[in-house]
Amino acid sequence: MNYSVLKLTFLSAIYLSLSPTMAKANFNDSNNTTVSETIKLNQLGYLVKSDKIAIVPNVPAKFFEIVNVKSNDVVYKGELSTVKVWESAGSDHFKQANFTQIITPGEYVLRVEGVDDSPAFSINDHVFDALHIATLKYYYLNRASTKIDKKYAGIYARPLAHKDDNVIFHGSAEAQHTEQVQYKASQKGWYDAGDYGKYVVNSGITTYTLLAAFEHYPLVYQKQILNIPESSDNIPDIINEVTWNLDWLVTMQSDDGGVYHKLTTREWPGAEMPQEDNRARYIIGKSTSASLNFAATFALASRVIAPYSSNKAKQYLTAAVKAWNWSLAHQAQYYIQPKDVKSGEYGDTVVNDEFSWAAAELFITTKQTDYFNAYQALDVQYSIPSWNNVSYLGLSSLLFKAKALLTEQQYQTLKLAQKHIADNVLSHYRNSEYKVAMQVSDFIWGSNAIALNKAIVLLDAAQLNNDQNYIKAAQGLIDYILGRNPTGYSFVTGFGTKTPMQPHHRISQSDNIKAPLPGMLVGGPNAGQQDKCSYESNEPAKSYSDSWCSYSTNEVAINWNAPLVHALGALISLR
Ligand code: G3I
Ligand code: 9MR
Repeated sequence: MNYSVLKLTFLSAIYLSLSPTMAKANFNDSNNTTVSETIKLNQLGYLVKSDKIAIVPNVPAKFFEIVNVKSNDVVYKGELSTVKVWESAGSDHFKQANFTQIITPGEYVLRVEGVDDSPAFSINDHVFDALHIATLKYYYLNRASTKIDKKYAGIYARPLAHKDDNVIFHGSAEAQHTEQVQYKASQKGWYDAGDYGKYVVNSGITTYTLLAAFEHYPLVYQKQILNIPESSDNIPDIINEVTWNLDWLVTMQSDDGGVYHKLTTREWPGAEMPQEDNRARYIIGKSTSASLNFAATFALASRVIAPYSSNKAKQYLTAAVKAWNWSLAHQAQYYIQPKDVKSGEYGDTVVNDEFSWAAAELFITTKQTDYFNAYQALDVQYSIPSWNNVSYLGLSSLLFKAKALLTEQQYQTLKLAQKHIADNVLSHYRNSEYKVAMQVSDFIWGSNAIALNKAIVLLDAAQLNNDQNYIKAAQGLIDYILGRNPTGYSFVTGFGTKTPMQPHHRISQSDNIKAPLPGMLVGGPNAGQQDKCSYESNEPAKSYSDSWCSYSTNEVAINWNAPLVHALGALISLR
């Protein structure tokens, strides 16, 4: 600690219960004026052992207090940091309050003279449990081709929609198909985001991120009950939920092994409920990137499902190998958006990373060295995972699942590569005045998922190198997502004291229920502001608008929720 903490010995957290008559230092009862800015902290709270940092507006006060909500006792007094600025947030001046030393579970507020008390927050080892379940339940609530039952969804129940039992082949899908005559059933899957499309590329990283959470932290998921229709079977619910999507993905493979790019309407659906969207749905395009995402995903799914169903494991692996072989024969069949189609593109003309990811997963599952040779020959650069940059996914799988298949030197080389990216993120954390490993260039469309994928990289490194410092930096990113950020929002619907109420999510917008579906992470601040909505600030970390209008900052998406699920699963497992 680089500044001294004034720990009131007899008021310290450890002796919390000793003095019911302790002085109540409620500065806000005095006539002091308060600034309109607020204290920013993790609105859900902190794990007992984690670092605990809050950001306080630049008021003259030099000290802060932590007050126990129940007793109203001051349990801790600390010194605020010097005044700081964070380049991503422009000229905002602030101070840090560090109360890591409080390790007594309870509910608290942070109090500083001249500013409103923080919202109440908890310190305990279960602060993320309900959130973790809700972020997974989001997938059930956004299932296509099924009735969403009241038993599982309460007020968010809705009728069957998008049966997708007779989807039309768009001319772009296969030369021999014409729209008029060719239909296909392509049921199930999840809605991609605020729209009702289903996109193979984005499904790939999403499915991976959820299954990898299970592979890396099985104990967290073995017994977890999501209250979904399959909950009573003997398969962990995270796998049950992912199976809903795998069932759809399987239908996207054509007989030759190639995989269609997406299933959407030609125009965006209106702001209407799924059951009101009766537009024709099309299977559009066939691409190398979709095929490789498919190959990687099914190679991984094959080994995860193996203990529960050997038939499925075989079926998945066969499908993965077919998609891989098709991709080898069609190495540059990039998706080109047809002129008459306006749905999401997920276009990608750099597919070396997809090749490497698929090769890695196929190697781990089949143990055939040809795949690892192919992986090494690609010699990819690693970076923070995103839907269009997946090289890290294969690296992580190899490190966690292939140690026994590699020579010591091969393993150490991969481990060093992982450490290199993680150390880079760690340096962002250490150099950030906000104690958040986000840089100006990270504030693009879906920045919240960049934050969470960075957290995954850090949490991987924490385990691989047995080093707690990475966990601290990952915790900083979780704090950021849950409220310790310049917007003051906890970016997950329904979780926190100030949360998105108008996400660009068609169901939430049109279901006549005030609160949006819970457990959804919005895209977050995006300096590009491509939606051209009105924003209160142009600073990168403040380019966020909680409005339906703002699809480039306030939409939700399956590939954004998944790293939140995964990072929370990791923190819960490592707590
Ligand atoms: O990669 C460049 C980066 O180098 C550059 O510095 C930065 C500057 O703006 O842009 C980066 O590219 C951005 C790209 O996402 C990165 O992934 C583009 O500007 C940005 O327009 C693009 O946004 C994508 C968006 O669709 C529009 O195509 C998002 O990634 C993608 O998540 C989003 O996905 C949509 C689906 O199409 C439809 N369903 C909803 C879903 C979520 O909004
Ligand atoms: O609603 C669409 C959202 O789901 C997509 O992610 C986004 C991607 O560009 O586009 C949204 O649709 C908007 C369209 O692009 C432009 N006109 C306004 C639409 C939203 O109301």
